[in-house]
Amino acid sequence: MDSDRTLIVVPTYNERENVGPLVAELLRVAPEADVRLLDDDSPDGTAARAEELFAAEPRFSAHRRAGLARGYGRSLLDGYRRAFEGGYARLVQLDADFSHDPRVVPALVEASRRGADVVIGSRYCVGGGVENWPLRRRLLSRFANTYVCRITGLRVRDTTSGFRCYTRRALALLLEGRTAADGYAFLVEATYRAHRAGLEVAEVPITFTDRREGQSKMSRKVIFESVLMPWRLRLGRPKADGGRVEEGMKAEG
Ligand SMILES: Nc1nc2c(ncn2[C@@H]2O[C@H](COP(=O)(O)OP(=O)(O)OP(=O)(O)O)[C@@H](O)[C@H]2O)c(=O)[nH]1
Ligand SMILES: [Mg+2]
Repeated sequence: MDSDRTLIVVPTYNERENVGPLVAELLRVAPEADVRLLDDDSPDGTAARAEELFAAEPRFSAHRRAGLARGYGRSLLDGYRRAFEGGYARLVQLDADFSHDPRVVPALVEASRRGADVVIGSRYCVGGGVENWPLRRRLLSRFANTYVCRITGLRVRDTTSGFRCYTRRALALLLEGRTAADGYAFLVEATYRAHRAGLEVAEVPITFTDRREGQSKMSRKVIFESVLMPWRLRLGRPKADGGRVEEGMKAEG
């Protein structure tokens, strides 16, 4: 594949206040990349807002997932398919709420160019960190990562970070077979599958900050799924009904 193009995808659900500044910043920091929202038909009109703001920008597009079951992981899989079929060399994914600093995108792309098929923007490697997160979230995130590593044997320090870069090779792997989980478990499962397939996983330090605007979609279901996933991976039994998980990150909870 001779293309060196990057597709940046942003899963969104009710991120109306964030999409304008975020997309503008992404277009600025990554002048060679295209930017695509993966929007689950947000009731607050996130996609419409972005389309209105960036109507004249050929590098911007929004995928409106109307009528489909909502989910963070499912939306991302649609983005992976688009990147793969569109001939992109790699894909970057990040959250819409500015927890993931768009200015780090070039560093992830650089690490990917140097040969890592999976590059994770990591809070827990040297130089990484977390800012203004309540103690409860910090502890939960730390615990989740230790838990995942203990059970799966993965050496990656931040398996639940949604700030990542995947090469085409990694996308092909993630698109084949079934990815059952959504939410954080989707990220853990993707990391695990890539590692098991022998792909190089690298971590680049990031400073994660609490969301800027809007509401959290963290739910009890997402946490519960994350508790089970490492055991499923360890026991080699990813959930069989891949396409049929109920909704992923639900509002409230
Ligand atoms: N397409 C889509 N995106 C989602 C869905 N749920 C969450 N997102 C997006 O995924 C990203 C991560 O979700 P967040 O709500 O920030 O989850 P979090 O970071 O664990 O929690 P907070 O930052 O505390 O809100 C954000 O860009 C959300 O808008 C969903 O069901 N579908
Ligand atoms: Mg967030």
